[in-house]
Amino acid sequence: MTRAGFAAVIGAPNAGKSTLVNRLVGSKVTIVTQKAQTTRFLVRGVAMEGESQIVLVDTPGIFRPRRRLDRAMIRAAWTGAQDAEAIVHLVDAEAQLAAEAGQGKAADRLAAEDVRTVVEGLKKAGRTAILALNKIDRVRRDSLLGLSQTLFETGAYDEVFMISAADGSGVDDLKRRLAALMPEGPWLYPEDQSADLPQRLLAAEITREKLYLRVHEELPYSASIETTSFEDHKDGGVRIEQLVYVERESQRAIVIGKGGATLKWIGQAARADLAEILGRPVHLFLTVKVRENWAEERAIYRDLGLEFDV
Ligand SMILES: Nc1nc2c(ncn2[C@@H]2O[C@H](COP(=O)(O)OP(=O)(O)OP(=O)(O)O)[C@@H](O)[C@H]2O)c(=O)[nH]1
Ligand SMILES: [Mg+2]
Repeated sequence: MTRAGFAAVIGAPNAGKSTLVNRLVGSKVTIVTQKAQTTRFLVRGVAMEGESQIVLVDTPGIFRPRRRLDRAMIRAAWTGAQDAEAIVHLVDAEAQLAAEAGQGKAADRLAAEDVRTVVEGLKKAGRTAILALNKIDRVRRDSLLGLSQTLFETGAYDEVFMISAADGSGVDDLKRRLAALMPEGPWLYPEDQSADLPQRLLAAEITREKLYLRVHEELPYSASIETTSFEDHKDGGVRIEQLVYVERESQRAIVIGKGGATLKWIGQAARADLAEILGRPVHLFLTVKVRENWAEERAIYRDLGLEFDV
């Protein structure tokens, strides 16, 4: 008897959702950075547990939106949750504790607000979730009980797990639980497939990850990557051309860096990662372009599977 279904991981930006999905899948299927609002669209990864197949759905963070892209991301997150058999609400325990103690940074207070938004959204949708307190490697164990009780009292959850997506603690228990929650039925993906992102899009995501890792402070959510060419190379590898869209000339200068050094770093880091993921040599060519209104262009949303009219 096999089982298969979808488990969506939702939560505030930066809670560790993508880290958890990669951990559950056992390989890198979705990008991770220290910057909030990294994930922009639904990314699926496939985990096997015994005879169960869990299709994990990584979602963009849920937060107070300001622009069209924000709204589209949040819409995608809730759609991912609605369509899933199981929902994991991932909460950054460190940020939540700091906010509750009134000592948090602004980002912690915002994260706590976003947690309330998720709770309200779950109630409105008439769904309950698994509460997963994350980043427990960063907090005192004895502070977690109180935190889980306070959250549990909202009525939005039917169980709680305490985990560290980064070091893996508690993740196996969560995985077994998700496996048991999957409905009986045939597997949805071949057993050996772990990701389903088209390679062009995956390549664009990897470059965006390196870009964020390198210039996360100077570049506030203003970049987008498009793979414009993806072709077999005569050496058995692949030749990839990408455009890096930014909104202003000043941002272009930042991404390129002095003497091209920043762009070179980004390109080398992306190439190395991609070569490993694709299992063949990668020749990567990046060009930075100013495209002021890329975040208001319908085609970009369509390519990412996002709704434009939100
Ligand atoms: N210490 C610690 N850091 C973690 C843990 N899980 C994730 N992180 C870090 O938290 C940051 C955000 O991780 P992501 O997985 O990108 O978070 P996310 O929820 O997907 O964020 P968005 O896509 O922006 O919504 C990264 O720097 C991770 O390395 C954890 O269990 N412990
Ligand atoms: Mg993410």
